[in-house]
Formats: sequence, C-alpha cells, structure tokens
Amino acid sequence: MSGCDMVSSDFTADEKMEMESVKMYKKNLLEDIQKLKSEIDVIMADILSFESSEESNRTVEKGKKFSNGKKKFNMDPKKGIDYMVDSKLLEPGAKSIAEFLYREEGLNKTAIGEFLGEREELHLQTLKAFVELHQFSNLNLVQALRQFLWSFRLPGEAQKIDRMMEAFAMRYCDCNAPVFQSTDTCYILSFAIIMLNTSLHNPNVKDKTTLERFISMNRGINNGGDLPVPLLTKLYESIRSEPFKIPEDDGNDLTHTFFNPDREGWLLKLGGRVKTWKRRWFILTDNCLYYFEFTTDKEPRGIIPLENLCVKEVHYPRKPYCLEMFNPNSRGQRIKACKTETDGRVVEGKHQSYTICAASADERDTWIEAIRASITRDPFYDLVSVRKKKIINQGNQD
Ligand code: 4IP
Repeated sequence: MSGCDMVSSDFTADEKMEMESVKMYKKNLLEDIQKLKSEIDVIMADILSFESSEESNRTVEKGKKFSNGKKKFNMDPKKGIDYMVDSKLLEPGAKSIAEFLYREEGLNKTAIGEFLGEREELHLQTLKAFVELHQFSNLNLVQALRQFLWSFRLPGEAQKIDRMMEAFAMRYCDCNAPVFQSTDTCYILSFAIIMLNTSLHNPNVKDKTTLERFISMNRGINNGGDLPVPLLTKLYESIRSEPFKIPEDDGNDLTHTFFNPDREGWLLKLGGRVKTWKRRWFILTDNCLYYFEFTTDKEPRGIIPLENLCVKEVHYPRKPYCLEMFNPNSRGQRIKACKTETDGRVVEGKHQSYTICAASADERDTWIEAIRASITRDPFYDLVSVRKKKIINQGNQD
C-alpha cells in the first residue's frame, strides 16, 4: 500500500497532531509569504514612483532651464546660446543652433535677426544653415520673401541686411534654378519688391508705384536682359493684394529702416547769411527735408537733401530745443541744397549748417530720430545700385 492510499484512520493520534501542526505551519508560512509579497509590491511601487518622480523632477528641471535659456536668448542672443550649449540643452554647432532658431516657439524674432546678422564664422554658418531650412521650391519670389521675412526680423544695419538678403537670394535660386540668371538678379528684385510693398501699403507714401513703373524700374536686371512681364505682373499683383507681414514691430524693421514715414510740422529755421529765425512748415520725405512758408504752398522755399549729412542736438542762445544738420566731411563748406528766392528764382542754398528749433525737447528728439533714420537709408540704396551696375555691365559684356 502506498502512502497515498492511506486514510486518516491509519494514523495514530500523535501522527494526526503532528500533521495538523505541519498544516498550520504551512498555512502560516503561506500567509507570511503573501504578506511579504504585498510588502515587496508596496516597496516596489514606492521605488518606481520615487524613480519616476526623480525622472519627472529632472524633466521639470530641464524644462525650466530650457525656458530660462530662451529668456536669456531673447535678452542677449549670444549669451543665451552660450548658456544653452553649456547646459547641454543644445548641441554646439551651426546646424543645431539654426534648427533651434528656426523651429523653437517663443523666441524673439529681433533676437534671431541679431544672432544671424553677426559676422563671426559661427554666425555666418548659422545664417547659412537657417536659410537652408527654408523650403522655397515652387514658390514665387513674393511667397518666398513672405516666408523669409516672417521667420526673423531683419536688423537695421546695411551690411547685415546685405548678407541676409544675399543668403536668401542664393537659397531661392538653389530651390528654383531656372527662374533668374544670377543671384544678383534675385537680390535686386527682392529689394524692389520690398520697396513696392512700402509704396503700395504705407499710407504716407502718396505717389504709389504703378505696375508700369515697377516693370520699368526692373529693366535690364536679368544680366542685362529684362525679366518676363507676366512674372513681374504676378509679383506686383501679389504685393498689391496682400502686404508683407513683418514680425512684431519695435521700430527697427526693414520697412522702417528703408522707408521712414514722413514727418511734418512747424519748426523755426535760422537763416544762412542773415541769422534770422523763420517759422517754416517742414516735410521729411524721400530722403529730403522740404520747407514751406505755408502748409498749403505748392512749391517749397527750400529743399535739403539729407545724403551725407549728420544731425545732432545743439545748444543755441535762448533757443532751447535746437538741432543742427551738417556735413561731417566738409565742415565749413556749403551744404548741397536749393532754395527759392523771394523773386521766385531757384538758387543754391548758402548754409554751412542748418540750425532748426523745435517747440519741445521731445519734438526735437523725434525730428532728430526721423532725420537720422532717413539719412541711414542711403547705404541700402548704395548696396542695390552697386549690384545693378554690376549686373548691367555684365550684360553689356556678354
Ligand atoms: C533770410 O533772412 C531768411 O532767413 C531765409 O530763410 C534764409 O534762407 C536766408 O539765408 C536769410 O538771409 P531774411 O528773410 O531776414 O533776409 P527763408 O528762405 O526760409 O525765408 P534759407 O537759405 O534759410 O532758406 P540765405 O543764406 O539763404 O540768404
């Protein structure tokens, strides 16, 4: 008979007791094991939640650092990028910085423009990589410019704008190979479009550029040849129906740099030879300062082209809010200007400097700022005209 066939009656009373105690022991053991298991479960859960809270603490910490880095960038782009790289939030190198500038939300577009505009190698490389992130294939030039000018704010400095627009033109031509004969053509036309945008949409510009004028302005820019009229017409119509959207304005964007809104108002002007003060109505437009005797006059009494002039605050006895315009390169010589004599003859101006008095310090400062901004337009026109000459000469040689 095997052990399995035994029945309880086969056991002695002692054996039965022993078996009962083994059963009890086993039961207790199982209960203990169960308890231990649950304790282990609790501990494991604790460990896991501790790890995940460590992890989430680390994530929160990283997120904080990242947004701190963005804040730093918006205040000082170079320092911000250094901080991001030092804190291992950003890979060093132009490519990853460009990605960050191109894709990251919440970056100040003026700061992006500032970073991309610098001349050091890393910045030049970043500008290149940034422009290459733009996809311009099958976009016309206006559409591409809309995208480009929305991705950052062009800084005010001529050389920076030149580099950025050059990079833009190169990228556009890479993406749309057969459209223009050279990147210079694309560059010049891009500026013409930006000017057109201001002419058509700035309420201060009274003389709106017509399609015919736009076409004739762009004669000969395709390596001496003309661009197809249907292309220019399409670009013109696109701008006419929808102006460029420029990132939040702090008074330093391209349209301001190029085309300061006209300013007009009454000012006192000191005579050239006879030092008398005359109240004149001044209008600042087209890079010139015009003055009139009455606001309704058709002809100005004088025109002062601002090219090459400087403007500064000046103290004049008993006239507290004066500004002076002078030619820093030829102090003591006459400023190129013209004026209408009382008998109606138009003659050359006789001023070595122009002293003008405003009604308040604020007004004087606003005029100084407006005149200065008008003066700084020149380098941009120079940049474009240099390329125009180059391209037209090239065309003549071909
Ligand atoms: C005149 O004084 C006026 O101030 C003129 O201003 C001024 O011409 C003359 O300077 C100055 O001699 P009087 O009228 O007292 O003679 P405006 O032309 O506005 O009347 P500017 O050149 O400032 O227009 P000269 O240097 O241009 O003669």
